[in-house]
Amino acid sequence: MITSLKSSVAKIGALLTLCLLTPTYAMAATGSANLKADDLVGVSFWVISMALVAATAFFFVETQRVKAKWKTSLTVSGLVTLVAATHYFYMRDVWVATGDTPTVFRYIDWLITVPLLMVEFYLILSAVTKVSGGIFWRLMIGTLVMLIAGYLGEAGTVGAWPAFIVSMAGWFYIIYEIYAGEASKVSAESAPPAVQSAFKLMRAIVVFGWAIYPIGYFLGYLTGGKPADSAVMLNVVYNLADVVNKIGFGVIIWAAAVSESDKN
Ligand SMILES: *C/C=C(C)/C=C/C=C(C)/C=C/C1=C(C)CCCC1(C)C
Repeated sequence: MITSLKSSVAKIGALLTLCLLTPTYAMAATGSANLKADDLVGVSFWVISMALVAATAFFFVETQRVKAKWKTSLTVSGLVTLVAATHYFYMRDVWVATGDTPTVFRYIDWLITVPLLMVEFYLILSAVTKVSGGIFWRLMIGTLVMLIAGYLGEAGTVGAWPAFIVSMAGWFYIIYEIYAGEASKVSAESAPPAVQSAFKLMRAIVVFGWAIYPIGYFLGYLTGGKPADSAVMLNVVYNLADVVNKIGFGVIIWAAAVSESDKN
């Protein structure tokens, strides 16, 4: 009874999400009537918007399949893709209408979604053991330094190189925490195998998947290429990175949650 009630609630939630997204999508679509087939960047914005919408519905519905302590992690994965999908509609419009890089939308999106992704490390560990708030705060500080410096560099407020270096330092601080800091110790010492392997995959994404962004920044701002070519490179690279780091990251958590919930 309770379970079927819960599953109806989840389905209604997923439907509501789609209803909320649809008008945004329709508005974006009218603005994009002139999306050209040879506009690689515009098409990549479009395809990824749809993948993000689908992933959102999937993560929300799947919360019903896993044990209670995993539901928050899956919900957060769905929020990440929901927030990103909405930003992608707007980013695509900016790109199609002007050919400009939608830097402000991109960074508002990152400022919301990257902290949510960092919270996931904290959540999957606290689903299985006691964890200190310090882990959460250190990951947040690293994130803010990385993103604020990156934004100032892309907006041209400070030099592209100094901003790059400070932002890289923020990223390395995050990597330190999850490979050698308290978070990594808690995972190695107290987490069951499925959670440990999810933790390891997630931190590998933070190194390899996230490395795509500084590469995009480098190609976009630091090679001295023609502005139009650099803008294409920058946006295609950032868009591909988001597929790995938002949808892929969520799928890893989903797999750990399902395997932990199905056993016993
Ligand atoms: C969903 C969005 C995600 C996971 C975005 C992550 C963004 C980064 C890891 C950005 C990193 C950057 C550097 C490490 C240096 C150059 C500037 C940035 C902001 C592109």
